[in-house]
Amino acid sequence: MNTEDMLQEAERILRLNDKGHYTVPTHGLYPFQWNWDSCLTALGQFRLSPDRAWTEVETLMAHQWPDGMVPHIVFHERDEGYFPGPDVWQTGRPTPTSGITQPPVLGMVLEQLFLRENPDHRSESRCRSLVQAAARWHDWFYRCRDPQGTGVVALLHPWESGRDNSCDWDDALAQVPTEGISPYQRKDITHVDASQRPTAFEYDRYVALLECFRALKWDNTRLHDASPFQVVDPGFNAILIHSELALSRLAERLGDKALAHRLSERAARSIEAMDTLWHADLKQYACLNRRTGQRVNSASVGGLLPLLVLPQGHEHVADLSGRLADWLDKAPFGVCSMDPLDKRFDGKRYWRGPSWLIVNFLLITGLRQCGQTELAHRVVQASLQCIQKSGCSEYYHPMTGEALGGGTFTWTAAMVIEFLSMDDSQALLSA
Ligand code: 2M8
Repeated sequence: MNTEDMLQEAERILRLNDKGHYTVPTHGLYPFQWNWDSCLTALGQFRLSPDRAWTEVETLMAHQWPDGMVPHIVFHERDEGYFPGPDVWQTGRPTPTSGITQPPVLGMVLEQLFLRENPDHRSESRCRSLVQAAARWHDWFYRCRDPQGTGVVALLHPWESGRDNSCDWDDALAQVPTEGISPYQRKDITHVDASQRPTAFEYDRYVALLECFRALKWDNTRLHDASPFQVVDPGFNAILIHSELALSRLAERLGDKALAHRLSERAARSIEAMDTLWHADLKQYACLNRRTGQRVNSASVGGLLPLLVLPQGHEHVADLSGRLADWLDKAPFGVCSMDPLDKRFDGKRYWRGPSWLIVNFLLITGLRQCGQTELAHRVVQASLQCIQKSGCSEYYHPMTGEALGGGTFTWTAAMVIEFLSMDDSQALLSA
């Protein structure tokens, strides 16, 4: 596939999965709107139609909860092909949604959409109301997921991380009681081979957490303290801070100085708090189990994502870049989701080894910001090699580039468009 073919294929997939005002990640396996999928998809959509890109995020934000939370799934249509559907969540929203959230990439995406528009025809009022809504979501995070005011927020469900079955959650998930959960039938393994998906042990606990929160009527003033799973993830917090800073810059440009100031102050405090997640032995960031107070000994890609918020020359940039380069030496098809030397690494199983283009994109963004441009180029190239070899799949075996998970995948296609629009992608491909 040459770059022109890749671009055409990516655009075909965005159209194929477009439902008019939102996009499904892929038909069959994920037949609804997902939160961070939609936001990242908007970046690729912008190149086809700026108006369509704004609509994608507006549709998501139209389903924000009154308390500020933005759900991880919006169930626009009925579809029996996915578990757990709206009848399991029972969140009572006018359009059914799930009751948990996902990584807040919205802020960083809004800034990009805004900056990419022709300055003479900017959608200022659309952007302004989205910035206000996104700030309310961030306020919700710090109010409901950091009630003690530590500066970092906790995840209450692995699905909130977006990296569902990452090894990072293993210990905390094993502590989640499963007695009395309702019988259920998974649908994901009717679409994708079970060896590429989470295990039954993990699904039981995903369902147990859902049922625990449902019993609390999705009351976010109670969920945090009641949850048997509370993990502080450096990757998730880095995304939140990165978006917070983007929102602050946007608010400044749009004339809301008070909001800009409030967000940048909070971000500065959170960067300091995130730094307590540095794991000196692993030479990267790592999770904290807030329930037990213990550090999690797990070197996943989440611990490299703080590159998104570290300034050039920060003492940890060299360590993080070194690890990333080392992983790429061992697995050249994108950045592994788990340290390839860890005994739990599994190159086929979802978030326990495979590479994901959206994570590569976040790392590239961070690397460029930290001045690591050569390494960023390497990640662009590694990502496009997956596409050349296997097309736009959900994820890839990082050692072989084999396509894994769902096919004709929306956010992967959107990232192809992003990568191909980066200055030197052409030269890199032919190198
Ligand atoms: C995957 O997660 C969903 C649950 O949210 C699932 O497996 O059913 C994850 O890869 C998540 O990050 C992603 O947003 C979602 C849709 O692509 O699929």
